[in-house]
Amino acid sequence: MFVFDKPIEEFSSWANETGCLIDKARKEGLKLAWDRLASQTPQCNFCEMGLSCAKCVMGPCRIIPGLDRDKGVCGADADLTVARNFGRFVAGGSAAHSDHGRDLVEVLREIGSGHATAYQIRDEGKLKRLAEEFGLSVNGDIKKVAKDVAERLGQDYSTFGPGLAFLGRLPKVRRELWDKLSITPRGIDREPVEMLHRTHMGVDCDPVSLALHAARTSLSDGWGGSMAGTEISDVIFGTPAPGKTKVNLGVLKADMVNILVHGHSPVVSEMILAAAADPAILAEAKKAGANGINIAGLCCTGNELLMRRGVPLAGNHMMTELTIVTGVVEAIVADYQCIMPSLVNIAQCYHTKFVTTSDKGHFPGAERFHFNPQNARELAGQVVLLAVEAFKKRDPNKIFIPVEPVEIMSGFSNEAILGALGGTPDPLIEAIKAGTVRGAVGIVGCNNPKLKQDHHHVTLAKELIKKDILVLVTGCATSAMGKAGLLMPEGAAMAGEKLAGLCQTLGIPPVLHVGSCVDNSRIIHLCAVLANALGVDISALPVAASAPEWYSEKAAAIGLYAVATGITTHLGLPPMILGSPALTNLAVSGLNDVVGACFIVEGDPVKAGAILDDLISSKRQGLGLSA
Ligand code: XCC
Ligand code: SF4
Repeated sequence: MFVFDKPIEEFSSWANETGCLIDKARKEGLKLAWDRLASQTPQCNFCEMGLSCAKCVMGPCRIIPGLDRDKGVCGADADLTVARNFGRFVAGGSAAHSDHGRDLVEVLREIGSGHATAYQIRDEGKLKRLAEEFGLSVNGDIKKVAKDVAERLGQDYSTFGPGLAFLGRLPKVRRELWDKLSITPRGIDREPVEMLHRTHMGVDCDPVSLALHAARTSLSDGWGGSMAGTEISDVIFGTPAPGKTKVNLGVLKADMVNILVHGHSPVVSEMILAAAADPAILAEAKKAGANGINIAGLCCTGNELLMRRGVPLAGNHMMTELTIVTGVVEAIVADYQCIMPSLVNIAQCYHTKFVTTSDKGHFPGAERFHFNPQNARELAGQVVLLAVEAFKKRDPNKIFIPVEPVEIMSGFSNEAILGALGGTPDPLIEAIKAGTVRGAVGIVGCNNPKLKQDHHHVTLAKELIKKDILVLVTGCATSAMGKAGLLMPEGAAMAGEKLAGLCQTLGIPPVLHVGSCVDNSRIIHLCAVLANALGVDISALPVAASAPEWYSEKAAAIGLYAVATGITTHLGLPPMILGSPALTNLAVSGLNDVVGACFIVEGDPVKAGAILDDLISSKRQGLGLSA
């Protein structure tokens, strides 16, 4: 059972910007996520084990295996209860990613139809490559190609489509395995909806069948909705290329209007960025006494703008509340996912405007703007002007920016990674064979106030690069790596000799930032490219994934689609399945026999590093390479 039994210092990066701002928040009487966690503990043991159920009003039920309360009113036992809960958890995460992907597909269709004039196709080459991949014509007007590609992906969201467009990227053996297990995803919307159906009382009562459908649901995200989100974002906003920018709260500017874009989608945030460069709006900012308008990112919307535009990143999940405490944030502009409802209350204690932009994400007390692809540029101007107005109300006594920003390098799309190596996977494969890069681990995901912020991300990354294992990073792990100096070529000094040498030759960091959480689809795609080039299944590759500080349903979906794709995945905290020994065993070992990968749960990042190192050694030996 999780108990918040240590001082808050043990859970936050107390020594740096986090700690100073927590102190300031304390003095101002504000409650933060850590305080609320303390007030919530001890947390419910039944929920933590996955053994509570509130799916019908014969319940709620709490299952106590071994006692006369070992079944719910309907007769569901511990295994079934855990499986139903976990299935819905994964469905929630998959739905979130995939619904985000849908927004990009819709904007592309609007561009194709000529209705979204503020948006363009920035990467026509990629659009045409996708059209060719999907068997569509690339001749004629580019808008027609855009509409065709969007409509093809739209079919993937529906029931009667030709099958998910991106599945052709997989090695044949993986496809055949999924078909054999009946876990090939059939529709992006279909699988999470079917999960809700199956987990209604009295439908799928077999925990193993539910676990397999959870895998299928997650695959509809990874190889469906998330991949659509990534690829179409690249088409519309440009495929990322390496470049430098900055990270941490020092990216906020005391003399400028600061606007933080928060959430996950680039659709609105790209328009905010455009509006902030509008000379008429800049003139208003000057009139208000500001030296310009500064846009910075939070969480994954931040990652999207960072990858493509070099927009600095103010912080990750556990920094979001604290950004407001600096007293220099005029507006937080939020779309959806991972946006703490508490931000509205904290913003109200300052001059900060909390703005929502998505009709899916309502926050009582926020300033609501109803963005759509047609009005986006105009509304973005209004939002930026709102921030300029707020600047006039800033309280100089509340300003505190505790740190100087740290430089980082970003923009490592697969196109950029392979492009830097001559455009084919061969040099990367040669580097793996030679042991210059012994393997690769994707460190992805969130912060969680139950763990010392950023510590697990950074410690694990350092352990891995020391052993010549390249790290790819996405999501909220990014700013952790950046602050630790791991996203600069100089960070290679922390790597093993061989990896450091390669980084120096190529001028790249030992930890490559590949994007937001939907961009984990870049990692599985790259794995498929490597597996195809080597003629092996993905599970044979010396690769792994890790979510050391995860918190969200989406992270569970990512972990499960990675495992179902054949990539063993480490979690720093267990999912809520421990109440079922059968499902726990399946997750941490049984899945190896089913999909060639499984979960590893290890709370100590040094130990996790050693386990992943061993895994990579054994995969290398399996390929006939030196350990
Ligand atoms: Fe959310 Fe993507 Fe997790 Fe960060 S990493 S806390 S899911 S913002 Ni996606
Ligand atoms: Fe209880 Fe079964 Fe209803 Fe769940 S579905 S609340 S276990 S009766």
